Amino acid sequence: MTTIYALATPPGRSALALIRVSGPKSHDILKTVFKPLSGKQKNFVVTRGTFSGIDDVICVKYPNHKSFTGEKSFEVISHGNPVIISLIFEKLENAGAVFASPGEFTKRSFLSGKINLMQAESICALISAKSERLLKFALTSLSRENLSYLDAISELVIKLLSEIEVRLNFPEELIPCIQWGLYKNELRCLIDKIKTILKSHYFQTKMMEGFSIAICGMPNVGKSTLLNSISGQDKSLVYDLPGTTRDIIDVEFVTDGFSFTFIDTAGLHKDAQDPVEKMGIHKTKEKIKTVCLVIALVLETCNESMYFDLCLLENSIIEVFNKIDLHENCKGISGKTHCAISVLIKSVISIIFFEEDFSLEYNIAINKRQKNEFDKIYTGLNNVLLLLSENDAFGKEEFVAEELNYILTSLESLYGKNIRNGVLEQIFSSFCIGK
Ligand SMILES: Nc1nc2c(ncn2[C@@H]2O[C@H](COP(=O)(O)OP(=O)(O)O)[C@@H](O)[C@H]2O)c(=O)[nH]1
Ligand SMILES: [Mg+2]
Repeated sequence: MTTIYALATPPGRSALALIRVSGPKSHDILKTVFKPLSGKQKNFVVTRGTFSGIDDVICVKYPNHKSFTGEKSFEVISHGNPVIISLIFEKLENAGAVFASPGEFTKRSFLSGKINLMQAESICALISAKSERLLKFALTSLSRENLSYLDAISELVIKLLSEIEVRLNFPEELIPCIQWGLYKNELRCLIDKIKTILKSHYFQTKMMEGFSIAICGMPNVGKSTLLNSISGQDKSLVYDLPGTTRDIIDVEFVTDGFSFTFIDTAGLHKDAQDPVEKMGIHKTKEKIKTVCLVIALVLETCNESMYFDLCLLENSIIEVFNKIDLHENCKGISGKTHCAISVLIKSVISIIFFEEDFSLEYNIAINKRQKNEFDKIYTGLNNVLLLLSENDAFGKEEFVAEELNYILTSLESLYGKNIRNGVLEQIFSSFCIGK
């Protein structure tokens, strides 16, 4: 195994820089490249040292059982001058270390068993998290305790599978029938847990992608003015002439770690003649299909007939009266005078959250790959429950075993390691085969 090094902080000039070194030679390299300022080199953990008389540095030494990678390693905190850093790199190379490839420290941590594959992937999520909430998600999935439900599923699957395998492979042992009923409650709890995790993925995706809200209505009702009022910019063209907005224009609105995209659309009406306007209307209808919510902007004075098409859609729609500045005692908003715009935004957010049924219990970050595996585990566990619930589970062992094997494959993909050996161990520990 090579000894690797890399800069852990961003390159360039900064107050401080952190260099990580990991591998079997790292503690020897530490001794030869950095001299402790206090004189005699001790088996130190943290010490001030000097680097070839060029810089004062702090070195943190980790024994293998305490380090992130599970190998002997150390970190050097130097001043963040690229010249100093390249001189340190040169010395490290001369002492036998090689530049790490991307993700190699995390890979070594995984290979040494310090973290499982899900935790390794969470590190990426942690680094790329764009909001505090996403950061919390990633941190939760980094902790091994929070992933204990995976161990619970594995234990149950291995236990069930070994119970079945032993009966199928050693019929002469005359082992009593499996007590299927004992497993049902546990199965149900685990299925609920996976359901929560899958929902958490949906929640997490929504946090990353944001929620889109289309502002729709007949021409001239004030859609573009409303968008400008929400964004606080003159982004969309406002004009008295119907058919002014033809392209879809959007603005992002971020609050409480969530991103909402408000979309201005072309005015909907049936008698559009102009081919470009017709294209704008077509684009609007296509866009509406993809949004979470439609704000149907209407005027009190008009007999609106735009629900014609909108009502056929499955999206949530809220009707909002605009231009209330022109009327007295009228409930609604005014894009022009900015009246009740914040109230509108608050109700839009609460409608979306209410409909999405988000709650803080959904807080584990999983990526697309992991989601696919959780989908398979969810289906597999449900199939097993269904088979066990049938009045006569006798003779179903082979089907149950097949489902359990599928689940095991997905679990292995999540852990990034083989756990099938556990089945054999269970068989030999629970039963007196071969005596
Ligand atoms: N009085 C009043 N006029 C408005 C309001 N919102 C928009 N307008 C006017 O209505 C006309 C059409 O506005 P626009 O935003 O282009 O409508 P759109 O076709 O639905 O996008 C413009 O003259 C706006 O100044 C409002 O809240 N009050
Ligand atoms: Mg417009």
